[in-house]
Amino acid sequence: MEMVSNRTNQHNWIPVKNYVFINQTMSWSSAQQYCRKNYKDLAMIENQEENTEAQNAKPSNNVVWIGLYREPWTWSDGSRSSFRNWYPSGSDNDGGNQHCGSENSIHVWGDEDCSIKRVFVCHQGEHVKKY
Ligand SMILES: [Ca+2]
Repeated sequence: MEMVSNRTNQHNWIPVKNYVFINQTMSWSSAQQYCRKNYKDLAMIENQEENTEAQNAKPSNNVVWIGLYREPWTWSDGSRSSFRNWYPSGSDNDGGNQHCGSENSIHVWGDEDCSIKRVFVCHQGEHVKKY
């Protein structure tokens, strides 16, 4: 594996975050705190390669918090990177209190009340992946 510091897109290598599924239910903000203490942050998913790896880290029957919140939709570290994987009605803000992002059992995203307790996915570090 190449060192991350040597990554270069001209060889079609991209950095991809490492994702870790946490099988404890917490509110979105508690999950964020847990990830920041024990890993790096609540899962940020910023391209299709990372989307695939985050999906693979998540047991398919779980709905998990990811590190996306509104408004406008922003990643946990303040990034506004534009990759999205919403369910067709995913960011509907149904009831007006759905300000946190989750990934569901069919691996697409929705917005939900941040106080709901869910299992979640953190990320830490990154590796490079050829595409
Ligand atoms: Ca919703």
